[in-house]
Amino acid sequence: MTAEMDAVSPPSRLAEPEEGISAEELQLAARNHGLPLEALRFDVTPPGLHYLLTHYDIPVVDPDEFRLVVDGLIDTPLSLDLDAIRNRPRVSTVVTMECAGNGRALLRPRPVSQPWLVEAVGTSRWTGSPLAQLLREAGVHNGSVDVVFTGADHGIERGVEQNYQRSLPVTEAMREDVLLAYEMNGGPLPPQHGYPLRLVVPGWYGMAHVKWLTGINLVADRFDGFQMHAYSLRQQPEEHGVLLTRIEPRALLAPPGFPDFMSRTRVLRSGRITVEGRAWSGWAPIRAVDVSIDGGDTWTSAKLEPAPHRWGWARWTWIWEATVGSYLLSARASDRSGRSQPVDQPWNRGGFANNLVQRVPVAVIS
Ligand SMILES: Nc1nc2c(c(=O)[nH]1)N[C@H]1C(S)=C(S)[C@@H](COP(=O)(O)O)O[C@H]1N2
Ligand SMILES: [Mo]
Repeated sequence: MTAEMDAVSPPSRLAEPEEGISAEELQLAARNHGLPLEALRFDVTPPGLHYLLTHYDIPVVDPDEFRLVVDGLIDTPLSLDLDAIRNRPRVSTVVTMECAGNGRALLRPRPVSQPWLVEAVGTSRWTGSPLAQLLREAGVHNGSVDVVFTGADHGIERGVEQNYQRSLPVTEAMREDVLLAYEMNGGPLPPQHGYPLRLVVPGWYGMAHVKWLTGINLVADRFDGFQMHAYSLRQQPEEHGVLLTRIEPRALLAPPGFPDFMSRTRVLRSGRITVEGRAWSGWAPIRAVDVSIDGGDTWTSAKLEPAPHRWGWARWTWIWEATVGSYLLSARASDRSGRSQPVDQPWNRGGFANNLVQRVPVAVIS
């Protein structure tokens, strides 16, 4: 790390109380787009509507040159081309993925980084080969602690030059549903979602699902790379913090009625309306969704449909006899692990896992 690099990318900071979103944050937001919330109406997010988060540049990977290198504490180190991976056992899984930074831009004070509101989520059908089978065949040594996954993308972050790298504990990497995915919704992975190969870790926040995967390395110690520290819950920058893993429960509304162009405030006509949305959690299946029209003072149960897939979101609906007036609509998810969404803002220095209940202003007109 050099002094010049520090100048290029200083540590992330907190915005001043009245400070708006900067051109730098807009630059990130334009590259890393969210799910248009009306797409919460689909079971599986159509191609191009899934949120996107790429720290550096989208690398162009030549499929003929591509190799996945598996090495470290393993009996048989491997170098696999795409055909070798595609010829292995093939599995499809529907997974709701959410960025750990979702909700960040709503925090006060606001950590300055990718400024997500609530839209960093999507659900895809991922097809690929189970990682566990590959690792078992290659013979993981006793004493392996972490599996380190390396992406082909390269950049500098807060002064540290790196390829994107994340690890999983061996026990987590050996889960049967962790995939080396080469298809998304039945087509080849799009470049922006990791072509030609990415990791999919159902239930975990997005940062674990390493895109443009080229390396898998088994190591004897807890991996201590930059992106492990970066994705931690801490109150102060110097704290060690708690590593982010699974997705906290959240419910979102598919925006009811129609929007005002500039403010995107929802407008709808009075009468009987079906309010609908989705709910998910990476810890356990969703148990209940409650709805409020008064900003969270009073709650009533929504009708929860069974999630069609273990790791995909569940649809919920609620019939509203809407009368003329102004309302704040909210939905609140609880899962079977006992986790639920806070009604008061949680806060941490990086702006992670902010699953504060959504509040959607709605104007009902006659
Ligand atoms: N190689 C690599 N993998 C990556 C990232 C990245 O920047 N580089 N971003 C991570 C983060 S923070 C998220 S939220 C998800 C986003 O996946 P998506 O862009 O396919 O929605 O990818 C993860 N995998
Ligand atoms: Mo993310």
